[in-house]
Amino acid sequence: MNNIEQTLSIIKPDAVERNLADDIKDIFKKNNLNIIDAKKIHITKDEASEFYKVHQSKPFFNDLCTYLSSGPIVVMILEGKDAIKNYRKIMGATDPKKADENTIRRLFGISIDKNSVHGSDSTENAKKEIDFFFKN
Ligand code: IDP
Ligand code: MG
Repeated sequence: MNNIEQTLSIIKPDAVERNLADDIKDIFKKNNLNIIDAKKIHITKDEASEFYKVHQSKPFFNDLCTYLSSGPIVVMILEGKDAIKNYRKIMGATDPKKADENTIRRLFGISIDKNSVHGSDSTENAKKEIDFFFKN
């Protein structure tokens, strides 16, 4: 079956700052993830806290929100067959040191917090996250 899905990608401040956005977009294209909308934005810490609210009880929550709002990010809607699972696979594990070879986080991530990219983890969260950034 042709399960065409949409998922949300964020290129995080560490990767935007190192000019990696084009390299990362090339990886999306090679893996049949079409970029159907994209924008470069700089969010506030309050917006980051809203976006990451599922993690509000975690010890790293405050640092995470400070970090995501520390510089420009590129947010994108990716579309393709099994896009949510496909993108999670090419993104790699949360900790770049544990990510498989040739995944985005293994190639570009600096540390577990500066891990270069975000990707939605489920159909429900993909919809919520796309709406968060792209619904007026
Ligand atoms: P994911 O991005 O692979 O889905 P999540 O568990 O949803 O990982 O965590 C969201 C983000 O929070 C991660 O991408 C990472 O930047 C940060 N994070 C997760 N675990 C830790 C940690 O143990 N220390 C510091 N930052 C973390
Ligand atoms: Mg997550």
